[in-house]
Amino acid sequence: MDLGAGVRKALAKITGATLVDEKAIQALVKELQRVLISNDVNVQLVFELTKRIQDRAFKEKKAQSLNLREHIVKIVYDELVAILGESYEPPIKKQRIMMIGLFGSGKTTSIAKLAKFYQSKGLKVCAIACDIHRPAAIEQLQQITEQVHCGFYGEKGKSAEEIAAESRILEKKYDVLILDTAGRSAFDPDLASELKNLSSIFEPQETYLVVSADLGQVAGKQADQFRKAVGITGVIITKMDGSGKGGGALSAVHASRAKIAFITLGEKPDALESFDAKKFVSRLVGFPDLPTLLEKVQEISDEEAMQRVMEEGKLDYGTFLSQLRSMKKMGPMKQILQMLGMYDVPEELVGKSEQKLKQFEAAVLSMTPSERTKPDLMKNRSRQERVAQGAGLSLSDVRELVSNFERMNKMMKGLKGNRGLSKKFQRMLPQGFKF
Ligand SMILES: Nc1nc2c(ncn2[C@@H]2O[C@H](COP(=O)(O)OP(=O)(O)O)[C@@H](O)[C@H]2O)c(=O)[nH]1
Ligand SMILES: [Mg+2]
Repeated sequence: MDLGAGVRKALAKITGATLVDEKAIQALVKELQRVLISNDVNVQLVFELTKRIQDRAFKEKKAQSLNLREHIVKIVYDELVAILGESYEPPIKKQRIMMIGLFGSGKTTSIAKLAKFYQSKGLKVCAIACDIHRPAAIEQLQQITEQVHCGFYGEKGKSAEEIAAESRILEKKYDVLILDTAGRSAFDPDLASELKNLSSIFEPQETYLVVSADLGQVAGKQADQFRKAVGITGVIITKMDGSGKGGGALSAVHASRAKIAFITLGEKPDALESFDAKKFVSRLVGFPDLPTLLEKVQEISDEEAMQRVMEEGKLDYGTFLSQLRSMKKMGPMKQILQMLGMYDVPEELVGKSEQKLKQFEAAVLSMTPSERTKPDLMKNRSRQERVAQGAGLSLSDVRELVSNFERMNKMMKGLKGNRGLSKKFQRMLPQGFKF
């Protein structure tokens, strides 16, 4: 399972849970551990992350605008962002860039991507071929530069040092020079000294280490080696599209204290983006930003809760709340129900204002777990009084909630027994709802 699907599945342990309690958090944390470890995220990192989630889930004061579910989703989001890194703003200016990395990591193809990126910012780019060990490498770079229409400089028969030195004159004509270098099958002192030498000739402002996402945790070790031996200003993690270990590579590089500059997500020249952990995690969990995420989280849990109610024909206060929210989203529920011949749906339920929903929510959140799952308990007056006090509501508000609940519950039971009506109703519900 890829990281995104795994994280979404883990989050469902909270969004789909009737009760957000210690047990639900435990389930979330377990699933998250499983998916992160299978994405090759370092075990110790995973344990630290999940411990922080557990600690924060109940101890940290939640923002007023968030309910407990959202609070926890936000914590997971925050903690994932924290282990994956920060955001990188590539300098958009005249500069020399040197690409380093092992064989097949994606140096040459990343040059085309960077060229396209800087050209789109209005800068003129020239690629310089200093990978002279493999005869085909110069040609490969030349072909790629033709595709993206940027400049190219390189000459067979010359040494890498010569080419690097000569290339400096191209600064008169181009804004961004990107130097391709030779790799090795593994890091060794010989490679380090060759790169240091080239670096002292070319004097790059940016030295990007290119590593492949399929290295997983090993990417961190590589970043560390190159950082210490040659010096790097950032890391480009390639092949994020094809690897189940992208999370491992990102977190390990971040933990090695190197900066993640870009990621690449495909072979085409436009499959490059500057790294932004927040954006990355948002996309991972399937939503473009946190507010939408939280909204979406609510919807999913409401739908799932509603579906359970439909299947079981039985409400409790947890599902009741989800149901109210779902109904609101389905639009003019009253009309739908009236078309079905159901005129006796409590008016105040159907047209519930946001305010009323908030009150109901506060009341339900003030109930004990057993009150939520055994709604009969809430017919007891002293319980109603306690809940009213806990939620900052009047007794009559709570009594209204209880009576609406009882009517709704009856209606659900009626629907369950009436197959014709159920079918009709089913057709009008959004996809995924079942009776
Ligand atoms: N799917 C995918 N393939 C990539 C990506 N980046 C590079 N590659 C492929 O990885 C292989 C090695 O890339 P290359 O740039 O030649 O590596 P170099 O030896 O470091 O110069 C090539 O087949 C590329 O097409 C990526 O982001 N996604
Ligand atoms: Mg190459």
